[in-house]
Amino acid sequence: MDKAYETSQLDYIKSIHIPLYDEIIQKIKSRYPKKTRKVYERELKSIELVYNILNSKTLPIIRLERFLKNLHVFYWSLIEIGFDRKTIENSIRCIKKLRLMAKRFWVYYRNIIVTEENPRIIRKIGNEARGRMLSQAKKCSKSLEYLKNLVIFLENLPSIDPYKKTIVIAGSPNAGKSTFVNNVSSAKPEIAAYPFTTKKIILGHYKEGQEPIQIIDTPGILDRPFAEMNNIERMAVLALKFLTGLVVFIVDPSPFSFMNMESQFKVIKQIEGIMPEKPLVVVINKVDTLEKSKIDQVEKELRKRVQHDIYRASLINKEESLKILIEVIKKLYPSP
Ligand SMILES: Nc1nc2c(ncn2[C@@H]2O[C@H](COP(=O)(O)OP(=O)(O)OP(=O)(O)O)[C@@H](O)[C@H]2O)c(=O)[nH]1
Ligand SMILES: [Mg+2]
Repeated sequence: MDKAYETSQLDYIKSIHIPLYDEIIQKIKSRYPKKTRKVYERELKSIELVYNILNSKTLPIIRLERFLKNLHVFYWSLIEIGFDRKTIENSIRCIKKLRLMAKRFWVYYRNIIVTEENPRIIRKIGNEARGRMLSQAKKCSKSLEYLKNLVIFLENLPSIDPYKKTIVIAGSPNAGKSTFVNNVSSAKPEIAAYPFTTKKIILGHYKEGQEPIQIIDTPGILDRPFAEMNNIERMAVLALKFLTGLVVFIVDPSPFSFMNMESQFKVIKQIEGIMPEKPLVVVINKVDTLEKSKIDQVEKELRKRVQHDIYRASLINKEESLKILIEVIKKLYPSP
């Protein structure tokens, strides 16, 4: 697959390294100037070193701040599942203050040292300068930890690009979501005959002309009544509404389905409620396992409840899956 299709706004985060306080201290220790005859040279060098390391090690936080400012609301809604926006802002503020103070201390103490002649006083001033810079840094150690965890969280998100065309696949456990995504896209999600196999969002791409379309498998996310979800799951569902595009809801009408038809209809209603502005299409899957009369009955019941387009398919069949996908894409993005 073409790697270019996998790049997203999130890729930038991989270039942002947030150090912990201890890492900064280690770096300073490893570069500390050797003892020289001239006390003043050594003291000047050492405070400059502390300043330089604090400055360069905290620079990624400035880049992170810029990155977060431009981050799409979809990512923000995921971030807010596990992180608090105010704490993020305060953490960044702490680092910015550290950068400012480190610079001030450096300039201030450097000026004193160059005008001082007494080696004992110079040593004392050097100690004071380093002490004040490092204690400022220490005040930010929790902030650095918080921001580092945020970056790790962002690095581990699937690289869904909210600016790209997106189709979200929903449906009850075992309905055939992964089978469909597997058949039509580059993602190779695990497919198994029992529910809750795949536990995280899985992203695939379908290449249509020049522009790839993102296809998202949502195991365990859009398959249950809202009331049964915990807070985290609810927020994850809400985040999905910020993705442009459409929802394909796969219905499992087979007698062994994980949810009865009534519950599946309810979940469709719930998705309509969460994302009222998103188009939705319904696919009655596994038609190979049922009599036509039974499928007709399911479709009739569905039509009573929903206004959406309804398709029938055996998504286990690759060609049928592709046919459905192409229909859906045409509906969502009609060619001019
Ligand atoms: N007979 C038949 N079986 C199907 C069809 N589509 C999927 N299946 C089977 O249904 C089972 C579940 O399919 P998955 O694609 O793993 O279902 P899922 O919705 O991803 O399930 P979870 O990830 O657990 O939510 C697998 O054994 C598939 O082979 C179909 O069209 N016909
Ligand atoms: Mg699955």
